[in-house]
Amino acid sequence: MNNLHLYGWSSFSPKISSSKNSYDHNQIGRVTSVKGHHYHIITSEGEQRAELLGRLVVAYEKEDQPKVGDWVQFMKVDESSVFITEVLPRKNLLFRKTAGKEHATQVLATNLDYAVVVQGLDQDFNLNRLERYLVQIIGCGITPAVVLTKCDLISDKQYYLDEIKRLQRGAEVFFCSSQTGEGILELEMNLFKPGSTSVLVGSSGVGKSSLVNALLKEAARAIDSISTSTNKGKHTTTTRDMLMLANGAMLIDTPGMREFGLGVNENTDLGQQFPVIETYAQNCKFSDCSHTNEEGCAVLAAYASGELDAVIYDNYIKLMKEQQRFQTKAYERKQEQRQFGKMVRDVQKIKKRLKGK
Ligand SMILES: Nc1nc2c(ncn2[C@@H]2O[C@H](COP(=O)(O)OP(=O)(O)O)[C@@H](O)[C@H]2O)c(=O)[nH]1
Ligand SMILES: [Mg+2]
Ligand SMILES: [Zn+2]
Repeated sequence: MNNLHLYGWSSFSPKISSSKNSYDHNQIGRVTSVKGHHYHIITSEGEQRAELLGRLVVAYEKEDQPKVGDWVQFMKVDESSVFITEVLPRKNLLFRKTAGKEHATQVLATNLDYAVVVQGLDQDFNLNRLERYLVQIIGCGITPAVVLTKCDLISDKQYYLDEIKRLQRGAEVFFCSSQTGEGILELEMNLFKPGSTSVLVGSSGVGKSSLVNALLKEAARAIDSISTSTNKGKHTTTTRDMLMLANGAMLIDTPGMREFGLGVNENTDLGQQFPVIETYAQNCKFSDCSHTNEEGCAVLAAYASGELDAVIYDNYIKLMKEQQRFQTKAYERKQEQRQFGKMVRDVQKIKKRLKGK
């Protein structure tokens, strides 16, 4: 049994076996941290520092360059020069729209079993924000889960369960406290299972890092300790983004995000991300109903009668508009990149000039 299996290779490799004959296990690693052009990968021989092969820096779009969670093929020139030569096809990836005016996306992590939305039960609990995360995670084709931290600060858990139920997203909900230790073991048993990979997302201050530390139980970071034992004591203090828990689950911490922007792929059917709305929409009079002002809109009728929870409808409208804006902007950006837009404008100018004559 080779080390790679510990890092989730066995649940990953069957997915790619059809895409390429076979990979040499001695040259396969998994990215545990990315700092600029410097990578850390865990391999069957322990942890390695690595760089991206020069030509790939140019050849790969930013999104396609190695990210935390990626399986990569590498080439070892000598102890100190290891080059990533290829990023293996991804099982999935979680991305968000970056803050700011630029309509760009950022890949947060790849090859995930769960994306875990973390909210703190102090000031942070917010149903709309939770929905926003869930929509994006589900849109990325990843199974979501919800972890409510700082449960030492509240007494009525049922209230939060009822609130989250209103979203009808079916995501599992866990309570925990990094301070008292409540719920930590349950997370290890029921969510962070051996060989699985999860990413933690949530605003900064919700308690993600404290949770990771509680899960690590003061033990040295597992990945570091494994690399220490195989790298002849070359201990590194740099923090990694992907860690292994004592039970063998991989956990990816993300830095706090002020904003978790929604961005969907161009071809995504937006309606699919709101299955509850979709069931009503089937009975709308118009097939292209926007569910905002049309006559014979079954969604609006359900909303008016109270059958459709206002929380779902309001979020739907809000997120829909945001996604449409993003898609339009992303589309425009692409067009501009291809200079297509410029060409169209040039043609229009010429037409106008000809008309004017
Ligand atoms: N009461 C309480 N406070 C917590 C808990 N977990 C974290 N905190 C506090 O919340 C703050 C932010 O925690 P941190 O883990 O850095 O959040 P992150 O930004 O999501 O990584 C810190 O001051 C922690 O002490 C908890 O379970 N209970
Ligand atoms: Mg943190
Ligand atoms: Zn409608």
